[in-house]
This record gives sequence, C-alpha cells and structure tokens, in this order.
Amino acid sequence: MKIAVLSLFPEMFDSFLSASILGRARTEGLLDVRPVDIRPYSDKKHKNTDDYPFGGGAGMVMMAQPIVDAVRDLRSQDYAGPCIYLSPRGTPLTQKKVVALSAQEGMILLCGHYEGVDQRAIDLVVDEEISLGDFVLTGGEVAAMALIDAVARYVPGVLGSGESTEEESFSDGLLEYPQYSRPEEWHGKKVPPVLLSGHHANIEKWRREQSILRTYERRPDLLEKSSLTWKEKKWLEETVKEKTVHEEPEDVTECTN
Ligand code: 4GN
Repeated sequence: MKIAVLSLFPEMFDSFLSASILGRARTEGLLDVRPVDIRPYSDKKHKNTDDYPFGGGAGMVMMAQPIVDAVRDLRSQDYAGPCIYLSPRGTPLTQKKVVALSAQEGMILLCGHYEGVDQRAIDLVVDEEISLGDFVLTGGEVAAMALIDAVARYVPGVLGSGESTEEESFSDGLLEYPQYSRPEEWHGKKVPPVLLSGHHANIEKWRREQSILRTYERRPDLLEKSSLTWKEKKWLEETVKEKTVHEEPEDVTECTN
C-alpha cells in the first residue's frame, strides 16, 4: 500500500514510521509511506501556507493553493486511492472502515492545523473527511498516524504469525478480556487461578464472561449490537445484581447536599 501524508510538520512522522511493526513493514516493502511537506508548494515569495480567515475570528486558515497543488502533484506521481482529511468534524472512524481502506491501492492523508483548511481545497481534492472521535488535536498528524497504524495491520504480511487481527476488541462486538503474564504473583496481586488451571474450556468461558462484563460496564452501546446467548444475558443480570450488593458503600463524607 502506497500512502502520502501532506503535512506542515513532516518530521513528526520519522520515528513513528521507523519503529516496531511499521518500520519492518516498510523495510520489507509491504508499506510505502511518504510524508510530504506542504510548504514548498506555496506560490508565495515567503512560502506562506496560511492566511487570516475571511469574516474575522481567531487564528489562521490553511490556504487552498499549496494543498491543491500538492495533491495534484501526488496524483500525477501515481498516488491513488481516497484523499482523506483528518478532522473532528469528519465521519467517525470504525474498524469496518479501517478494513475497507486496507483494500485500497493507497491513500493521500491531509493533516490540518490552526483553524483548518480553506473549504475550497476540501471541495476540490478531498474525498472523505474522517474523525477519530469527539476530541480536538492541535494538528491532524497524530490522527493520520493512528489511521495509518490501524490500516497497516490489515495489509497482508504486516502482522507476523504471532500477531492477529482476529480475536481483538470489536471483531466479535465485545471488548477484550484482561491479560496476564509472569509472575503468577506480583506485589501481592495474583493471576486469576482459572488461567493457571490448564482447563481450556473453563478459560474460554471465563474470558468470554470478562469480555461481557467489561463491555457492560464501559461500552453498553456495543452490548446491544453483540450476540449474547440467553444464558449469557441471564449470567450478566445475576452478576450485576451480585456486584451491586457486595459493592463498597459510596463515600459521601464530602457531599454537601
Ligand atoms: C482530527 C484532527 C482531532 C481530529 C484534529 C480527530 C486538526 N483534531 N478527532 N486537529 O480525528 C482544525 C484543523 C483541527 C485540523 C484539525
């Protein structure tokens, strides 16, 4: 997969692209990621890339000209696939969308800064606007890195035989169960005995239950779409009741009403 990333700070991608799994994927030629500096594309004498917003208001807007010229240059150099602008006002990213993007020949990612990009550049060259979630970053680079990372995992050969895309959060609609490694006891904290039992059916059952409980506590919205058996629904109901009875009484010493 061939990815270009348009940024005013392309050096931000250096260590990200060299480390760990992505570093190896790139040396093996499975992944080609090129951070591209927007500034040289500016027509201005001093290579400015931003200007004041029409209509007033705080901050600066990234000008259309350098961005549109950069994207058109990349298109002429054989960069295919959607041009994606990372922004908090985009369509929320999902694992399904990540998998779909991994089947593309490539992508061109646009990283914004300041108050954002002139709408005319978005209208001309951007195919999709994607958001990682309801939060705001100073620039789109960290969001672009997250997207590249998530997509790369589904590019054939990027994950070794030890790493899988299968049995992780979201693939079965539930959050992951807790993991433990050596030592069996650490600072007085023991590993759940079932995991040391060697009884694989019990281990699977415990993990499934932990996933269900976590999803109930942290992401009840996901639980509605997941396929719990009637037995599992009953178990959850009982376990939640049980938990409420044995819960510590709430600390109200600071409560003033
Ligand atoms: C993306 C970009 C958040 C996201 C961003 C997100 C840069 N913040 N939630 N910041 O995926 C104005 C111009 C803010 C670009 C944008």
